[in-house]
Amino acid sequence: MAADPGEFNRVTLLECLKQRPIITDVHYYEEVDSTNTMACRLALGGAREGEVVVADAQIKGRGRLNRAWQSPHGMNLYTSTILRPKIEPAVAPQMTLMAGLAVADLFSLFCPGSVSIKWPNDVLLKGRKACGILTEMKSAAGSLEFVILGIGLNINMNREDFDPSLRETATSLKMETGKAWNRLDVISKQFDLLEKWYKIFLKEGFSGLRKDWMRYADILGKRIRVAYKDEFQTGIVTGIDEDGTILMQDESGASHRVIAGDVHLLGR
Ligand code: BT5
Repeated sequence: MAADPGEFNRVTLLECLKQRPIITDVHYYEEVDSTNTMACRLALGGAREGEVVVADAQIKGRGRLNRAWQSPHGMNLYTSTILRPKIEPAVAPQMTLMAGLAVADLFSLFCPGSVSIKWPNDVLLKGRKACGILTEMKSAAGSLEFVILGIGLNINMNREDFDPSLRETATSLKMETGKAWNRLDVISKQFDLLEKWYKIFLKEGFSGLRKDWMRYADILGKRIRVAYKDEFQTGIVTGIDEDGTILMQDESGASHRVIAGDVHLLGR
């Protein structure tokens, strides 16, 4: 693959993404507040399943709980896909796990053996974060209207491009492989894999991906600490349920289901 030649625009993106059935239109911005925010606006205005927002930079890239996602110009991929699956709203968060598996497979094409998933929404290269996923949804009267699947991939960032506070925990494809990658090549493979796993998810739910997802998420039997807002829980992971929930046993032997939060590995 060639290094990123910088011809990243709507024309080149349409050219490389148009053959993918999952994509029905591409909205490209050189700079946007957040691709998720923009996709949400479009979806509220009636955008169809498969319309994708792609930006070269985000000024207010967002993580969960309104945390910031560092989104500089000219080096990464920031995409938000509008999806309108016929599923229950309660099932939509599992799409984060589906997207994580697609990204883990994507990164494995470049860095085989170095990829892991940190439940629920991080994909790591050699233990450092190179991807974050933000799934947002709108439902009304108990039915799901749309899901915005936001994916941030660090492709060609160098260590010094990261905010100093992230330099020990974040990485990029370039940092792990020693070379720059063409973002058009990466994004076309990203959507090949997203399409593959989305189709399986629609047919079988998370249980259809669980085995493959588990290959990347080495947390069974591990001691973890889960932080959710101001609450913490510690325990041993006893399983991942058919719906993607972490099953955990605390020191008193009580079982817990973890449906949201930040997970920190504490070792066995
Ligand atoms: C996430 O949140 O990891 C979800 C990030 C989703 C970003 C995509 S980009 C396209 C779409 N449009 C958006 O506005 N968002 C989505 P969370 O698990 O809360 O992690 C956020 C934390 O990751 C921050 O508090 C930092 O510690 C760290 N972080 C920020 N920017 C990073 C980067 N570029 N690479 C690695 N880590 C980063």
